[in-house]
Amino acid sequence: MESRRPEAVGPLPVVLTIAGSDPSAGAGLQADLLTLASLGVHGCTAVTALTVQDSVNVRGYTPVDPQDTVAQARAVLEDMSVQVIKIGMLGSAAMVAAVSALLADHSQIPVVLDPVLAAGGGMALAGDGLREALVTRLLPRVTVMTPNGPEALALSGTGDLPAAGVWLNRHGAEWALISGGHGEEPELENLLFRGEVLRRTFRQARLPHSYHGSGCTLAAALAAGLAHGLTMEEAVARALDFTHACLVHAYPLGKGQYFPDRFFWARRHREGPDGRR
Ligand code: PXL
Repeated sequence: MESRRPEAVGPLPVVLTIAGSDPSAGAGLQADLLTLASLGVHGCTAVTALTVQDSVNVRGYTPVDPQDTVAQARAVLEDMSVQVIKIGMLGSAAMVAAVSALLADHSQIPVVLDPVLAAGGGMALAGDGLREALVTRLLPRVTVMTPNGPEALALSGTGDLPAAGVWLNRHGAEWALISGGHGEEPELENLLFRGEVLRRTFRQARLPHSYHGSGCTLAAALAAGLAHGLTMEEAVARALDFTHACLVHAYPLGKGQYFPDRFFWARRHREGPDGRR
């Protein structure tokens, strides 16, 4: 069969993700790259930590020297036009300080912050003072943050999610999307706040399993939408839909959580390059 040359396309938008590495490739920067690639974005990475983990839990992690992380980020930022910076696991107050100094030199680039405090299995991914540093040094620079319910409550110290969303806006996050999924209710609610007001509630059906890297997928998909030029509300709606579809098609690989399939759309009706379906 004659192979057709692809249509000429412009360069892909670029998202820089500053995140930890997950050897199981369910969460962290591996999740970000898969999500960004699936959504037509070129992902670049600055690594904050080397985690040791599987589908069940994190066994430990080694922080990267913040100067090395920031040097990676600067190399990318000096070379390419980066549309969005996405931040995941930072791990320590020292890393927050280094990243916030970096962001100050690139104040025109929107920032998506997934405030990672713990792994899905419960192990802390946060050193002493991380919460305080995130709130005081990073929130004022954040375009949109994507805590899950427990993270929103832990960061804000408030007793309920509506109060947490207002608090996050008040402390500098322009938009705050608090994702549902950590309760028991059959329909989960994702709450989008701006200007200390609950702007929209996005409802989704609860899915049956526990998933590895769903939060990373959501934040990376949101960064991709913004990099493509969508409005915030449109980018949030599409990121939630995309994440839900990845989870509907998630597969078990190890002994624990399911892995979201960020390329669900590529497998439905096409043959892969090796002829397999
Ligand atoms: O899902 C949160 C998360 C983010 N980043 C890294 C992780 C995890 C959870 O395990 O390991 C590197």
